[in-house]
This record gives sequence, C-alpha cells and structure tokens, in this order.
Amino acid sequence: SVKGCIFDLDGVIVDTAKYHYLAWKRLAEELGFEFTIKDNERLKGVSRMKSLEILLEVGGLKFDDETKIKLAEKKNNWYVEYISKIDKSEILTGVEKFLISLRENGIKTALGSASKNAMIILNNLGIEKYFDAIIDGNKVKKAKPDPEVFLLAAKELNIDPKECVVFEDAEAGIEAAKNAGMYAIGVGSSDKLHDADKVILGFDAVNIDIINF
Ligand code: B16
Ligand code: MG
Repeated sequence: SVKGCIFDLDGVIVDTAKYHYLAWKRLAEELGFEFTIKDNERLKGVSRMKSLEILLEVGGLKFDDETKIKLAEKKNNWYVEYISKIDKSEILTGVEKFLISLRENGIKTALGSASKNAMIILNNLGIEKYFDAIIDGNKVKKAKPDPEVFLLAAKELNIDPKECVVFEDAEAGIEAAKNAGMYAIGVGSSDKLHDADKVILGFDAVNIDIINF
C-alpha cells in the first residue's frame, strides 16, 4: 500500500515557470535574441545549466564554461528577485488541502525538486511544515530523468520506493519516477505525459483516493 507521496515543485505546487521564463527572456534579450514562451516549455524540470544550454542553442550562441557560469548566475539573481516576492496566494488550487489530508491519513510527504531555490519558495508559500523530507537541487548530483532525487526522498522518509507515489508535471520527472520504481501521477495534460501511470489536471477537486493503485 502507498506510504509516501513525493511532490515536484515547479508546475505541481506553484507555477514558478513564469518567473523562470521572465528571467531567461531577459537574459536572451541582453544577448540579442528572442526567447518565446514556447521555447520555455523545453526548460521545465530541466536543471539550470542544462536550461542555459537550451537557451543558447535557440540563440545560436556559444560561450566558454566560465562565461556560461556567469550567465546562469545573472539569470538566477533575477529569478530570485522575482520569487522573493511570492506569497501563499500563488499555491496552486487544492494543493494545500491535499497535503493536509495526506497528513491526516498518515501518509508521509516529501519534496523532490531540481530547483536550488526550493527552500525560499516553500518558505514564502508557508508550506514547508507539510513536508517530512525536502530534497532539492542542492542535495542531488544527477538531474531527472535520473531517479536520484526521488530515491533520496524515499530514503529520507524511510519508505520502500515501491510504496511511493510521485506527482510530476515534466516528462523528465515522470521518467525519473518510473526509473525509481515508483507510481507516477502526471499533473497537466495527458498528451504530453504519456508515460505517467495516471494523469490529473491539478489538485482542484482531487481527493486522497487518487494515490491508490
Ligand atoms: P533553479 P522542479 C525545476 O523545478 C524547474 O522546472 C526548471 O525549470 C528549473 O530550471 C530547475 O528547477 C532548476 O531551478 O535554477 O531554481 O535551481 O520542476 O524540479 O521543481
Ligand atoms: Mg516541475
């Protein structure tokens, strides 16, 4: 039976993708090219440096490693500026209620995010208290679709991966969950998340029965 639920952050709990987009777009403009909202889709669930690689590919630009680190830092400073202003009102509909009902039913909860800024976001949303374990981009070496982030979460929760359910909005994240031997629930549209075991549109009107498989 299911003993734990692991949540991705961006796209599942909060829509930080729009702030990532604002910051990447600003960087692209500075470098002299346009970065569209459609291009931004490719960055979802992808690590910061890999995101920069994709952005530079769109702009047809090449830089040495030192410059790339500086560019990523610049983007991150802008991003942190944006997310430092977010509050509780940005939690996606139904998420808080769902986290509370998991708690009430004795299901353990963890965060499994690629973001190195996860703590600032959780604190600003005031939902840090609902998680028994928090695994973010500072704790993992291998990016999704590698299962490391979710396996670490299961380990910290002291639960067998087979008894974990993962909620993910990105294809790479669904793959990571499957690679970890976990049940994967996609959050978003089902045509994009075809490897998920089940897909939900969001947590609005979803109850705890959704985690049973
Ligand atoms: P940072 P998630 C991911 O968060 C985002 O989806 C992705 O767009 C971002 O590049 C990545 O975090 C790294 O974020 O630059 O803040 O370390 O979906 O895994 O919660
Ligand atoms: Mg995500």
